[in-house]
Amino acid sequence: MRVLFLLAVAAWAQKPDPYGYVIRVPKLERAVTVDGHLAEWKDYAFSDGVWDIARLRHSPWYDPVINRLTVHGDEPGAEEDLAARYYIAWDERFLYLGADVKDNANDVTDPAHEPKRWYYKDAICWFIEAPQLRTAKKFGEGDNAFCFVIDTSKPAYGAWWRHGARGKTYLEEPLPKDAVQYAIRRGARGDFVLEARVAMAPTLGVSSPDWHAPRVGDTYSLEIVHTDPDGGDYGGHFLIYGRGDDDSTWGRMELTGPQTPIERKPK
Ligand SMILES: [Ca+2]
Ligand SMILES: [Ca+2]
Ligand SMILES: [Ca+2]
Repeated sequence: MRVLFLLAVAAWAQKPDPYGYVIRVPKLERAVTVDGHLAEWKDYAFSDGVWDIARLRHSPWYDPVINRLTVHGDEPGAEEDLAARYYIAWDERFLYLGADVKDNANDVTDPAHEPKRWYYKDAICWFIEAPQLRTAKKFGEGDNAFCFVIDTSKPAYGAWWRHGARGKTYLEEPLPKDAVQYAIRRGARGDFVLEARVAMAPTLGVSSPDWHAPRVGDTYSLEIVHTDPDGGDYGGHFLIYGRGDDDSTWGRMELTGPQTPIERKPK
């Protein structure tokens, strides 16, 4: 009985990886220029390839109610609606976030606009719990969302920070100006590249007193939320590595040492 109890405590003591899909995020040892071009660092960052609705349908966290795309008229197939590669890396001070996106329409007009309503606009949001805590929470202590609205005019709400803190949930505010740098480079139709750098101490460090400067082996939790209204109301919505605001559904993210790029063999 006592052994069973101890086993139960051990299982509780570490929030399990909900999908057995560990995201190993490499440390970057290269200088990044935040200019909307990812070439200098993307091969040294975590990326697991292209995400579209067909791939999402076969992921363990897929739920058709929350992972969906919408049609607003004469539109091409679902694979043209939204597809993206996401990149993430870290160093002593910063998280580096990138996305290379194919989207059929850019839409950042929200008839009921509020600064915190990034999710009614084209936006990409990295949900990060740091450090990974034992208990399930919805934007409580240690939970952060770094959200970027794909609006090249870069309004005050364009880089948003939803987060928790000790005893507080769902704090909503712009990312502090000196904590973030980001660039959006628009392509044809709604295509774009997003490149961002977020300082960890003034964000993750504010959200959790247990956060410390990052080290290889630290464990965080991660979900990517990519919203795509394309002229509709709430519209399309990709959730990657998670199932919503409950951080016990977010994937396990480990900080690792540097990664070497994939080498192609000479012919
Ligand atoms: Ca760059
Ligand atoms: Ca779209
Ligand atoms: Ca869009």
